[in-house]
Formats: sequence, C-alpha cells, structure tokens
Amino acid sequence: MSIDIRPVTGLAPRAIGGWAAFAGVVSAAVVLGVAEVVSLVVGAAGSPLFAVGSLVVDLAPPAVKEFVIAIFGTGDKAALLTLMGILIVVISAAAGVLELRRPPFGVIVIGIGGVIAFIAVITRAGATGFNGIAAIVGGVAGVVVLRLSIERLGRWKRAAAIAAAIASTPAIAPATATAAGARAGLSAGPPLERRGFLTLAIVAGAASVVAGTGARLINATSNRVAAIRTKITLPKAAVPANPVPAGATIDVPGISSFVTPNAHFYRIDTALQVPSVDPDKWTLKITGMVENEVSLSFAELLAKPLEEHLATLTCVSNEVGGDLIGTALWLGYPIRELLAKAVPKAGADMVLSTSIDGFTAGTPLSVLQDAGTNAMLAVGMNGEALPLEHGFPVRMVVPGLYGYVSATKWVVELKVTKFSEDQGYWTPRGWDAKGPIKLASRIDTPLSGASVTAGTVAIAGVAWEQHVGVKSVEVRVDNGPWAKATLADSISADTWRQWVYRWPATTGSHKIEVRATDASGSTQRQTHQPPAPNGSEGWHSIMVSVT
Ligand SMILES: Nc1nc2c(c(=O)[nH]1)N[C@H]1C(S)=C(S)[C@@H](COP(=O)(O)O)O[C@H]1N2
Ligand SMILES: [Mo]
Repeated sequence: MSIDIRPVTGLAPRAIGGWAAFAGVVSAAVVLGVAEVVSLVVGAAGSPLFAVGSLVVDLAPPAVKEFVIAIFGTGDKAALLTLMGILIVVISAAAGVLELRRPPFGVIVIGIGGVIAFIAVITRAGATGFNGIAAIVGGVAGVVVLRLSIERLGRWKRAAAIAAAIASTPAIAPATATAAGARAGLSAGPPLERRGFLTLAIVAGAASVVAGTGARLINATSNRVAAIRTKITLPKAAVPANPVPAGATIDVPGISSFVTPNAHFYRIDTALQVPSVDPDKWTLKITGMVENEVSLSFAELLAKPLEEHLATLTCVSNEVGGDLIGTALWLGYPIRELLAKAVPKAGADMVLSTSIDGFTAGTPLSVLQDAGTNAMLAVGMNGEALPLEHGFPVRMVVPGLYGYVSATKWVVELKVTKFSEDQGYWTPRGWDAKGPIKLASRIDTPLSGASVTAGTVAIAGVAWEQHVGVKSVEVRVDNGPWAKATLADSISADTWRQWVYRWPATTGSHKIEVRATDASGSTQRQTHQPPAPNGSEGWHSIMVSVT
C-alpha cells in the first residue's frame, strides 16, 4: 500500500472556526460589493450601505438618536457607520461559524441581511422596487459564496482529519510528517482542499472589496449629482409657453396624454451608466468653424432669457405603432442666439454636438440657425430640471429631427463643421446623416388583440410630423372605405395631435388601420419600411374582437 502524504498544514478545531468566521465576513463583503456593482445599472439608489444606515436612523427611537448625537456630536454619522461596520463583521462572522456547525442557519442569517438591505433600499425617498434588485442579487451572491466556501472548508477539515489519523499511525507515518504536530491533531491539511477553500474566500472577498469600492465611488458621485439636481430652482421663462388648451386634448381612456410625464418618457441612449454631470463644473464650448469660440457656464445659461416650448421628441428606431415618442414642455435657450455670438464661418453646414459620454449628433447648421425652429439648449423638462437620464444638466432639443441627429443629452460641445468632414455617432453605423422626422400615426386604444363590446367604440391615438404638422387622420376597418377621424386642435406643428374615430362596432374579429396626411397634403404610404436607415414607414394596424 502506498499513500502519498505531502507536507502537512495545521488545522485545529479552533482554526476551523476562525476560517468559517472569515468565510462569513467574506460573504457579507460579497453582498455589499455585488449590490454596489449592480447599483451601477439599476441606479445609485440601489446601494444598500447608506440605505441601511438611514433606515436605522429612521427607526431609532428619538432617545437613542439624542444619546448618540450627545456622545458623538457632529461625528454621529461616522459613528453610526463605524458601528454598522462592526456589527456587520461580528454578525457575518457568526453566520460563517453557524453555517459550519448548524447549516443552513448561517445562510439564513446572510439571507436576512439581504432582505434588510432590500427593505432599506426600497423604502428610501425616491427609490423604486427596481433599485431593490441590487440588494436581491447581492444577497443571493452572498448566500452562494457562504454555502460554497463552508462546503470547501468541510472538505479541507475532513481531509486534514484523515491525514492526521494516518500521520499518527506510526506504522505508516512517513518521515516527512511532523510527529509532534500530528499528535497534537494540528497536522495534515492536504494542500488541494486547503487551496480550494482559500482561493474561493480570498478571490471572492478581494473582488468584492475592489469592485465594490470602485462602484461605491461612482454611485456616491451620482447620488451627489442627484441631490444637487433636486435643489435646483429653475428661473421663470422670459418667453413662457401657453398652457395646453382644452381643445388640444381628447378625453378617451387609453389615449396618450398630450404631455408625457417625465417618469413615462421614453429613454434611448448608449450610456450604460447615466453620466453624472455636476452643473457647477459644466461648460458648453462652441468650437470649430467660428469667428469667436464661445464658452458658457450653467449659471450663465440660467441667467439668459429662457424660453418654454412644447415639442414632441421621437426616436428614429420607433417601429410603426411603437412607443419611442413623447411630448414635453422644454425650458431652454435658443441655440441660434449662441451661434450668432460664435459667428459660423462660410462653408460650414453642420453642428456636431458632443455629450460628456462621447456620443455625437450631426445637425444641419441651417436648422439650428432658423428663427422659425425652436432648437434649444434645454435645462428644464415639464417644470423641473432635466431628469438625470434625460440629459441633466443640459441637452439639445430640435423639433422636426429624430433624436439621434439632434437631441444630444449631457451636451458639452457644439462644433461648427461640415457634413463632408464630420459624422455623428450613428452615421457610420448605417443610419442616414440627416434625420428629418417622418409623418406617422398610431392607434393607442383599443390595444391590439383587445376584445370590446359591440356598439360605439372610440378608436383613438396620436399622429405627428414635427415641424410640418398633421392636417387629417383617417381610419378604416377591414379594408373598407377610409373614414375621417376627429382631430384635436393643433397647438403647434412641433407637437403631436390627438385624434378619435367613434366606430359603430359589430360583432366579430376586425382589422383597424390608421393613416395621416400632413399639412403639405402628403399622406402616409402603406409600404412598410423598417427603422433603418432613416425611420419606419407604414400604416399602424390592430386586430380587435367585438363581442
Ligand atoms: N448623450 C447621448 N444623447 C443622446 C443619445 C445618446 O445615445 N447619448 N441618444 C439620442 C437618441 S437616439 C434619442 S431618440 C434621444 C432620446 O432622448 P430621451 O432619452 O430623453 O427620450 O436622445 C438622443 N441623445
Ligand atoms: Mo433615437
């Protein structure tokens, strides 16, 4: 019989307990680190570290709060966080030992920690259930790491016990085993099992600390910018918009609201992480083919006579019937005024706008200079500062052009140039250099596949061709004759128009189609075109069953 016993490694029962405690602390680091990293995607509000702290503050009875403040003074927040840190280490170490001795109670303790983090996150002001995903993913990762590392620790322990037993049997004890150590029960930790445990615990722990710390710094910045944003009071518009008149809206359940609330406004961008731009550090530079380079701070922008305009924004990727469109009340400053200060040179025909995240859009210079086009450097959206994901602190809005060639969010530079020399982000990726919005119409209600009761059914929706305007909308049922829909009043060519057709519905399954005609008299064509390279085309159609 030949047994290979390599040099032994000590593993006393107390050492086992120590390693289990270490695994517990590592799993807590995994919970926090993973949650922090996931928060990069689901929003900084998902970060549990401060959420739990502030939950504790909320729940603490006033007497405790006063006691803590009395003892620690203005250092009370640092004291709270230190105390939390110590508690997390102690409890998670205990969870590790518990998982070794009484599984699955250690895992349960870590799981409860994840649940507390989840509750803390979703109960913070402004947070949503979506932000809570970070705590859930973190909790699951922590539980998995604890379970796996305790299993590996168990394997190491068993292998060490076997090796120790062999080493203490004189007959087969090889010369390499230290007899004293073996007798003390300290011996024999076969390197393979030992390494399996240590690799998992150390790699998981170190990765969580490093990635978690990095993510925490980024989340702290975006939390800080979010806090700055909520404190901004925008100036009143020097040129206010008229309130939306009653005649511009149609009261039919299910129709798109004329102004799209910010929370429901579609979002399209290439940013994995919403850029955090501190307005105090923001500047806009007008560069390129200009007589005078212009530089503008946020305070200078707010000091200008701002204008308010309602405009509908649309994405070129919107499919026929799609929802990548919304209308907002924008507050901003006309870009043509800034260009007039910069004085573009002869030959220039494009403005390449650049976002802080590197995205670019190429917009015809003539559109931005046109006094009849309300191309704006916007700071406000529906009465508040731009939401972070819609370009805070400053973005462009150009009625009549798809977003990809005009609506640069987090904009920091306007370079006056030529289409023959520069390209926006999407142009080399297969989309047209110029993107005027196409005429389109959409049925909002009933939803396709809906079942409705026979009688009068309101078919309603929106139609748009920003900056041109919509003149009429028609509806047809089952390829029958086109019937005129009733249009709401148009408040400007830059916004969509609501329409309704009251249909005498008869039982059965029916196809309903819509088409619009614009102010210049052209009607939407039936032939379907996909979004690339310059916007979708075709009639929106739905099926309904009438009972
Ligand atoms: N920085 C930046 N700005 C951008 C984009 C982007 O990817 N990055 N996408 C554009 C596109 S394609 C559209 S349709 C609009 C969408 O604006 P919204 O997200 O506010 O609706 O933003 C535009 N501005
Ligand atoms: Mo877009």
